[in-house]
Amino acid sequence: LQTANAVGTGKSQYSGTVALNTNSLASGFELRDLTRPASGGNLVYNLDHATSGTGAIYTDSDNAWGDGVNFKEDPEPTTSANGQTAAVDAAYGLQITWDMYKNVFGRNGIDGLGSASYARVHYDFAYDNAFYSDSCRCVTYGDGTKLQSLTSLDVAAHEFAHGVCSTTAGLIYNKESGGLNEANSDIIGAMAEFYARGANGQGNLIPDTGGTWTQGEQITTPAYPLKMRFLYKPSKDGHSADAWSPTLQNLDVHYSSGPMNRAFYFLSQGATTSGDTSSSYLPQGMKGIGNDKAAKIWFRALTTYMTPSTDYLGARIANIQAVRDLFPASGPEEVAVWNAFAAINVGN
Ligand code: ASN
Ligand code: ZN
Repeated sequence: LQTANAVGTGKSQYSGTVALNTNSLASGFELRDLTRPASGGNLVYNLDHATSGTGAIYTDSDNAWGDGVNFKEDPEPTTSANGQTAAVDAAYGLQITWDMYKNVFGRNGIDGLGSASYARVHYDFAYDNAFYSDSCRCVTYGDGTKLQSLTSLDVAAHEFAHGVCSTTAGLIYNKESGGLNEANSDIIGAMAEFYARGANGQGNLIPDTGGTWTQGEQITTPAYPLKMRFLYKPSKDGHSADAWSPTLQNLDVHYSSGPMNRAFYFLSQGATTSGDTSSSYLPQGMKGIGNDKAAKIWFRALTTYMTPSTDYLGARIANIQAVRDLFPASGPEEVAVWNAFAAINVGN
């Protein structure tokens, strides 16, 4: 192992041509980002359809990675441009999410200590999912079969955010706390798009351009066109709830996330902009405070005030405490937090 940062070029499937921090070896390069973690480097591994272990780290002779398309192969050669494409998206997703947490929220990596993470791509065959594992502090991506490769930026940030939740609030992955855990990941997934693709993309989330209020919109296929989640109107997925009710806790966590996703959308964008604003709970004309403020309130609520068993009522209290820490009491930001939760039938 040498430790010589180099900057390569990647042709990604979902984010165009990107700059990648890599490690210069005596001969060639490896997909190891030495610039972000405190030590060791963030790596991307090729599982080549295995379901355990780490497989092989990606290497390349000329530091030009991927070809921007990702047709499915068996085996998946570590050095082929086609097979590298998933690795480019995974490496880019790690870079962007790491940078957003650092530059927008002041958090150093998943555990806050800058400990290295890694990604694994080409997991299993025809695997239509991605997941985060605490045991390795790593994110793993399937190639998809109904879906395209799971390596889109919003999915990458979603999975990384599970790690941050796990090392902070630790929201238990069932009932209402599980829905809040999923909402945190969907919110961060959306924010990563705004961060990377908006006009600024550096130290804040201003302005609110470049991203989408859906999850997984880039990985759909003609045979499977439904986006995974709609933050602005969660019920559009056919399963998620738009508002809190006593039976919310009975839903799968990917559906009980709906009300929190929607509250965050209202907090940021208000109830008079795009999106379906029909809700019997919706205060008339509520104003949004924008992604940057909304996300900083949410991050502080999650990391400072939520606990493993926090439910929706607790999330409201946590967000009210957070907004009071960050902004003047009873200002427009606090009013927006109250309204956003009232709009999903939590408090008034
Ligand atoms: N991709 C899913 C998620 O992160 C995997 C799971 O169901 N845990 O939520
Ligand atoms: Zn998730």
